[in-house]
Amino acid sequence: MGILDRIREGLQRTRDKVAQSIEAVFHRRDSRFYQEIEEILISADVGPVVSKEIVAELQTWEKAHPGATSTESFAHLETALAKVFSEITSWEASPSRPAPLVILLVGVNGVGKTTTAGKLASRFKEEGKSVILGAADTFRAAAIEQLRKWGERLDVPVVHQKPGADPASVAFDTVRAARARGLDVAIIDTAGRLQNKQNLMSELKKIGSIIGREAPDSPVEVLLVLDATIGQNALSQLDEFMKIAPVSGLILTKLDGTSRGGVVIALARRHPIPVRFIGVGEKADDLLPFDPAAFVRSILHTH
Ligand SMILES: Nc1nc2c(ncn2[C@@H]2O[C@H](COP(=O)(O)OP(=O)(O)OP(=O)(O)O)[C@@H](O)[C@H]2O)c(=O)[nH]1
Ligand SMILES: [Mg+2]
Repeated sequence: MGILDRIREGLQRTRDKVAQSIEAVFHRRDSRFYQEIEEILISADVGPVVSKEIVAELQTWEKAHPGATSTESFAHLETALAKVFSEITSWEASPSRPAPLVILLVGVNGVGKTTTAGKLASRFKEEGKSVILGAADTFRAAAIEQLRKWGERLDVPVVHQKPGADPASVAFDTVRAARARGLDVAIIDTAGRLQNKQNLMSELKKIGSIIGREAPDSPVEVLLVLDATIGQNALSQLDEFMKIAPVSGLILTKLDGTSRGGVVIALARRHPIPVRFIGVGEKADDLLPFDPAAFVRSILHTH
């Protein structure tokens, strides 16, 4: 299956909610046209603010193009939605030795950080890159075990210490090992649950400065993992994490399990931070690069 088909398949639930209704609204085209489009977008968690903006934009465009056909109008809606992602720069994960690319995965409890660490490792391996994983979630023994299992399955080394060890020390070991072995990518999993925000902030800060010190020439990506099934709450998680870590990209997980995938659009509008990947399942290859046009197309088109 090609990548576009996989994106389409992963977004099926959201498409089921949106595509047919939008098609029907365009077909009916009655006095409630704009309002109905807005309602459909909101129902898919695009969010009230962005939904309103998009519809206003469609309305303005239609006024300026009185002779436009329904197909052209629909195409404009699609363009307007994809344009929300215009801030996105391409993923420049082309690490050059001897500086490994360092990826730090952050996010609250249960969003899919560890699974995403495994999926990312698998992706890089497929691309022929050498990878190392770091189990800096030392909070629970099970978390370390979970990452080790991914490592075994993928034949990727996992740096770990005892449960309760200093996460920054694990990050240090991981980056150091990556450099010593001349590896391409170091992926560091972190804990989502610390007693309070202050702890989490100082923890991430400490990890960040250790990476900066140990690998000053390394590109560092701080990827915030967000669970798409929680809808608009993902926005407040993004706001919160922006305050405590230099988030450079987003990963939206569990899109396969929600009809509210429109939240990705709301997130993209909230802060100019690129969405890097989307998770569409639990398996190693269920992490797909984010493609705005394909994403919007997968949501809007019934076929
Ligand atoms: N359907 C689906 N499930 C996913 C996806 N990503 C992760 N999961 C599942 O979500 C659950 C939690 O994933 P973890 O990777 O353990 O989440 P975490 O953020 O590391 O959790 P903590 O370590 O407890 O903070 C697991 O059952 C995963 O298999 C996805 O894209 N789709
Ligand atoms: Mg975890």
